[in-house]
This record gives sequence, structure tokens and C-alpha cells, in this order.
Amino acid sequence: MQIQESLVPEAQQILQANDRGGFTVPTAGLYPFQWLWDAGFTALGWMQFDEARAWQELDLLFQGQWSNGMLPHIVFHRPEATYFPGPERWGVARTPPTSAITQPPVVASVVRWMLERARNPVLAEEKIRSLYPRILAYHRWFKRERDPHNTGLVTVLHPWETGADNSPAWDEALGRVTVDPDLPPYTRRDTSHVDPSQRPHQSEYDRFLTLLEVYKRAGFDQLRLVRECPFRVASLLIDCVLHRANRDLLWLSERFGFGDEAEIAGWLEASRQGIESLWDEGAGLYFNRDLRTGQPIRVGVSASFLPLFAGTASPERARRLLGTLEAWAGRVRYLVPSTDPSSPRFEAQRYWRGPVWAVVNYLIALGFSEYGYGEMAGRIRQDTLELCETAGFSEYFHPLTGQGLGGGSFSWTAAIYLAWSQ
Ligand code: 9YW
Repeated sequence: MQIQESLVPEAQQILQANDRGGFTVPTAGLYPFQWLWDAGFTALGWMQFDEARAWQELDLLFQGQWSNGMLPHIVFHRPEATYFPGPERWGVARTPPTSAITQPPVVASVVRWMLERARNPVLAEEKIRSLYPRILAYHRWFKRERDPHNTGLVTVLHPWETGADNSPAWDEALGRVTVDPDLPPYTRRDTSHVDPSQRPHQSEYDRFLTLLEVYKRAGFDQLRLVRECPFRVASLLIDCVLHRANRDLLWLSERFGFGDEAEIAGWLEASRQGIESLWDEGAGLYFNRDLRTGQPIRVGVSASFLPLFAGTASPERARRLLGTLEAWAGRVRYLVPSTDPSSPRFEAQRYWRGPVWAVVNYLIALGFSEYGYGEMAGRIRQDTLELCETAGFSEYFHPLTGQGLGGGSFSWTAAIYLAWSQ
């Protein structure tokens, strides 16, 4: 089916309406700042109709980069009262203020895609020459401070870092975090914007906030937190996106002669082995891992297909993943549900426990396509476009009914629509 061209202007208008003068909020009210991986996808969306604005999105994102290279998951460019926890609660003393954790590092891949789509290659090269060293510093931070023993898997310290914060994959690991008895009181803002049945439970929020206090007490010392943080997992979303990002960084290094290929190739070899160690032969899927217990987290999630996007899976494992997703497809109308629909933990409308996300679909479809499974990739793309066309540019979608859920007029959903409409 041909996409309805009429929605392209609407998708563009969403980005324009969410533009706050160089950075794009994911959606007004619920998420009023700049988020890391949202900014990456949103830049790709801007690239379809305003290239200068697209590059500016990344420039502003890197205004939040820490001197140690870390790129934080939120940049608080200006005060806003509609979101919690804001800069006061994070307590990070820098300008602009930021959070103290990261998110799936899509930027290097987005930069490559932007270059490949650029109609103004001179501007693209100028921007890449300035962005590249900052992205390299970010990836070096991951290696140095989140994988100090070169296991090939990054230690993730918060469900928010994984991008899929309420996933059932984190239930046990988060459940082991003891809620701080002295947790300073707080008022949630998310449930005043969105129906609470589509958002995390209070007990989870208490633990999310407890972890912030842990970081502050540790002075944000990453090497210490990697050893001592009560929540420590290996996340497929982070590891696969980082692996792909390093492949794309290596490509950029070669193309522009930056000379970092050997260092990046070393990281890639380690992370390929790390990701492949997450394969479960019986389940025909990759599982996240709890790094406190060393045990696999045996719940299928949409990220379980991302080794295809990373490119680490063997052809045989890719074929098994196809079979697994075909089985999931028999239980839902729209791909890809964020949790295995046959799992008792599947909840069709609760945050990351069942609904479909356009951005994750984009990554999974690219993976299937690159392994030669064009039909599955096409199905995922088609489902995503249809969801936008029938339910609008929602934050996420009900995998059985197609209902739009969460925030509305959502930037990254509009951006994926634009990217896929080319
Ligand atoms: C939060 C902005 C972010 C996304 C995350 C998503 C959610 C919750 O919203 O995070 O409060 O930060 O889980 O992936 O980047 O869209």
C-alpha cells in the first residue's frame, strides 16, 4: 500500500510545533525537555524537510555532554514545571543542567543515515567533522566507565537508560532495589498527562527515584556505581544500538580519514561476543541479563530481535528470530509488541509491557531487511504506517486494537513516519 501523502505535512507540523528553538520536545507537557534517543530519531525526521534544523538538533543535544564524554538522557535546556524529576532533583551542577544517566546511543547511526540522505553534503561534512570527536568521546566513555573489564556488555544502571523503562524484563532486578526509607517526597507529573493505566506503577517510580539518590551519594562516580549500584543489567537495547553505532562510527572514521578504526574494531569484536552470549537456543531469542545475579532475564521483549540491527547474529540465528516473530504475529494484529504476547507479563496497553513503538520497529525492520527478510521488514513498516494513519502520531500503540496510547503529537513517531515515507 502506498502511504497517504497527506500525513507527511501533518508529521512535519508536529516537529515544528514541538520545536523549542533548536531542540524538539518529545511531546508538549509530558516530556518538555530534550531526550537523547528521541533527539536522534527526530533529527532524522527533520532531515526530510529541513537539513539545517536536523543538524541543529544534534548540536543542541551535545550541549549536554559531560566533560568525561557521557551524553545524558535528558538535557534541561530551560526550566519547565510539567515533568518530574527535573534538574533540581537530579542535582547535576552544569549548564545546561542534565540528568546523570544515558540512553540508547543512536547518534552515530543517525549521523550516518543523515549523511546518506543529505541533499547538502557540504553542510553534512562540516557538521560531521564537528560532531565526530564528541561522539567518539561518548563511545569511549561507555567502554572506559561502563565496561571497565572488557566483557563486551555495558553495565546499565537505571531502567530509564534502557529506553524501555517499564519493561517486564526489569521487574526482578528493580524489585531487588530497596526503596530508600528517607526518599525525599515527590509528586509525579506523568499521571496528570496520561491515563495511569498506561504508565508505570508507584512502587516502580519509588525505585526509579531511589536510584537517583544512590548516584548522588556516589558523586556520580561510574566505576563505583558499576560495582555497587543495586540495579545493574545488560540491556539489548543499549548493547545492540551501541554495537551498530560503533560500526557506523568506524565507517565515518574510514570515510573522513579520522584514523580511529583499530580502536573501534577492538570494541566491536568484544561487543559481538557479548551480544551473542545473550542468545537462548531453546527460546529462539536473545535475552537481557541481570548483572547482579549473572542470570538471563527470560522474558521476550522487542529488543530481543535487535542483534539483527546490530548485525551480530548468524544467519541461522536470524532465521530462528524470524520464526519467533512469526509466532508473535499470530497473537497480535500489529507488530512489534514490546513484550512477547504469550508471556503472562504481557499487558497490551501498559508502558513497554505490550504496546508497539514506531522507533523500535524502525530498528527491527532494518535488521530483518539487512538479513534478507524483506517481507517481514515490509510488514513491520506497513503496520507502523497504518497505526499512524489510523490512530495518529501517538507515543505508542495497542498491538491488538491499534488504539493510540500515551502522549499525543509525538515527535519520534512523526519522525519515523517521515523517514519511512521517503
Ligand atoms: C521518562 C521520551 C522518553 C523516551 C523513553 C521513554 C520515556 C520516560 O519517554 O521515558 O520519564 O524519561 O521510555 O524511551 O526517550 O520520549
